Amino acid sequence: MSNAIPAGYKPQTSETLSGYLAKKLPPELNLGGMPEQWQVTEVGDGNLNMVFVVSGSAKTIIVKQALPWLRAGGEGWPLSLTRAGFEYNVLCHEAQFAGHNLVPEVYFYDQEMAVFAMEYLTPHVILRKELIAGKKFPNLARDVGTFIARTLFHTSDIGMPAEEKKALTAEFSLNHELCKITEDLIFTEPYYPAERNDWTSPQLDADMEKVWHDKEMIQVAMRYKFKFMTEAQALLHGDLHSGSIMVTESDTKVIDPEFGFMGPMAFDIGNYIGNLLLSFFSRPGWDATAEACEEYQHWLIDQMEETWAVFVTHFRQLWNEKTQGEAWPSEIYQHYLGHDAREEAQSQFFATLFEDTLVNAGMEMNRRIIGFAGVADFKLINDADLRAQCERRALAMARELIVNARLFGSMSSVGQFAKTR
Ligand code: SR1
Ligand code: MG
Repeated sequence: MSNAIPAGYKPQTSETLSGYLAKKLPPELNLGGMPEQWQVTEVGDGNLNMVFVVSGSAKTIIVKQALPWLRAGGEGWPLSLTRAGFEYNVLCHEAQFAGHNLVPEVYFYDQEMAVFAMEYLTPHVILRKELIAGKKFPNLARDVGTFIARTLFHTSDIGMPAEEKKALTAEFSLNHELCKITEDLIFTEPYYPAERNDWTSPQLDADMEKVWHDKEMIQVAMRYKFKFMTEAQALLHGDLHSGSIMVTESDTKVIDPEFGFMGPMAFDIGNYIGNLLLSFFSRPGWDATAEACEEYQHWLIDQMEETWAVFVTHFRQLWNEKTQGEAWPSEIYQHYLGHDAREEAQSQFFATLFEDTLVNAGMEMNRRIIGFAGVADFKLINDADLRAQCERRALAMARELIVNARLFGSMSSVGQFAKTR
């Protein structure tokens, strides 16, 4: 994919989109009625792209278009249009491995216009909004645990033949511009007084100085930056936070994988766990009583434990039954060393992954409090003193996860520790 802006590219608006779609929509995608009558509304509230809801008399779809710059940064932050193609391709791969129960359907991709269309999810709501509202979802941990197990397993050297896996690595190495955003915003800028950082000031000014002089934490953070840049373990979603998940009472869909690339599995899992912990520490800003706060925090800790447990069980089962990869080869483990040796190898694998997950969770927490891209869980707490108190506890937790990840033996011990912050 070339980085140049194609000659026919034009940023679409609510006024122009119907005319464009009338010529481009595949014939089987019949929205119903005349294009002039379609309702088009721009609904994007993310940092990167334009998102339109397009409704005809028969069907509603979502149309996403990449701009030649980052939406949240404006024209001064250029970004190539190829991200629309990467997002479309990741959605296709994810659907292949995790199914349309967990991933929305995509309809078409137009490289020239950096546009793709996908299923309109209704009555789904962004998980982060629902967490802020204190809602609970009985299937969430099962669904997210299953999604990460399937997508990570099937695109790894355990689940996928080496040749295919290397082809995926080559394909997504071209998504380097979005990787660079992550490298800068998560792994670099929070650890020095970077211009784009944005924390609750002046309340947390002294806390920031402590972070920037915390050699012990920064050395680990930089080691994990290197791991992020070099460990092509599996096809990651690349931005698996609670703003990239849509939910109803019983359904879960994972959206927005434009940051997808072949990277360390612990990054996706840590991102999600880190966002549950951000929600945990934000609760005093949202709950009316200490009891309500404690009760919801308890649910969030259960979510962390259950998501990890579902992930491990599902990934292990796939490893035992569906391995097509060449790491831990079947010739050795099935025929010679046997079941116990495979279990031992798996236990070592999950222990390393768990430690790396906790460090990545801590990195995600730090960057959402210190860096450019904050989260609504904290940002929307109006009382800045209360917000800063919540954030300070979260920073203490993040430091512990980064510096002492190996001391936590289980997700429940992480939960216990969070309760003492
Ligand atoms: C500049 S983009 C900022 C953040 O928004 C996305 O959702 C990713 O999380 C990225 O780091
Ligand atoms: Mg996003």
